[in-house]
Amino acid sequence: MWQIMLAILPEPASSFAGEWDSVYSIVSWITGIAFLLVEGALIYFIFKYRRHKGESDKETPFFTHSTKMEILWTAIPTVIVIFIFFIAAKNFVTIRTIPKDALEISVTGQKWQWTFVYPNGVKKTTAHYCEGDANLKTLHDCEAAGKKWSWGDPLVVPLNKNVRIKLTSIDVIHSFFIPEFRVKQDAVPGTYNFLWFKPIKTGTFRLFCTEYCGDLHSQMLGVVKVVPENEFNAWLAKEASGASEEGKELSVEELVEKGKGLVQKAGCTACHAFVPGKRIVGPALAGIFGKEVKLNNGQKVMVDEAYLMESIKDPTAKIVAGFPPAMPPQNLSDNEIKAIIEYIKSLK
Ligand code: HEC
Ligand SMILES: [Cu+2]
Repeated sequence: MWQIMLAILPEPASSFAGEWDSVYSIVSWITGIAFLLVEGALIYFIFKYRRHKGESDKETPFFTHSTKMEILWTAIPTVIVIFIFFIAAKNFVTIRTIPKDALEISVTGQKWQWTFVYPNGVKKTTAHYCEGDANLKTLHDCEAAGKKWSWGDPLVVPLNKNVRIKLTSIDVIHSFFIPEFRVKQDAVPGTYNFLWFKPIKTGTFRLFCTEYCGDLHSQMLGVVKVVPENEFNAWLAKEASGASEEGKELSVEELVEKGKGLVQKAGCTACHAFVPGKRIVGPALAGIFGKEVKLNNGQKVMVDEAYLMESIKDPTAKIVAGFPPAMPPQNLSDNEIKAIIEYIKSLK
């Protein structure tokens, strides 16, 4: 019966989720009962002491002090609050004590995606784009056009294993939230925060950013995928062998293809059009290669590989005239930037 209070919560899917839910449930019942008592007494007294028909005004009796009452209404809430403190503190200690054997995954937030790096270097990122048509900016438009919307790579974690998340951000404050695991923590630029969990159910869950971080905050979502441990290890090993392919020489066509996928996945298309002349937040990136671009300090520079590399790695180094310095730092490897540069070069 006391479970009624839990009906609005998503299914508990981490080892400590159930304990948190009991605290939540107990506190809800205590406050619920107190609410009924106080409001019940209020309504009862309104009727009991109302002015009856035909009665004339009566002066309200004057009360000052009742030691008995004061002791009661101080002692009872104090005991209740101390009780709540202990049950909550017990869980707080659990959630703040990261097990030593935990698998560490580095998570970086940035406008508007999450990057996950596993201990063996495998790197995955969330995204939000319409596969096959960068012009369709919302899930709704994309699905209406019969295309598939992508949330990028899931955060894959092993079942029944302790996972430690090392959290930071490269631009503004984001917040890492997986409701089913009952974990939430800010990702703050310039420092690291930690959280841990042990998934107890396989399946897919939602990862949210819960700190308003700009325009596309609502799309800063990801998928958390819990798989059995052997499946996880096999996946990680397979991805690691794929990751070493990262370094292998790609042909120009392959690089262009990779760059084309990356500008969607990395979120560049939110601010840049890849057709000539179209301004979004930033300048169009098609047809700029080999031409001169005017900077806000009056200088002119030639758009070559070095300029593009610098513009992507260190966006505030040179600001294009007529544009705000609004480009966030990017979390991309040199190989990835090279692919994007080849793609930009290919756009005439
Ligand atoms: C939040 C919006 C935003 C995002 C996301 C963004 N940019 Fe930019 N970008 C800008 C703005 C604004 C400028 C112009 C000001 C400046 O030069 O920094 C710019 C400038 C540039 C330039 C120089 C353009 C020129 O005409 O000289 C390049 C190259 C570039 N961005 C590439 C990228 C790539 C690649 C990505 C994705 C990895 C990206 N940007 C993501 C806003 C953004
Ligand atoms: Cu965010």
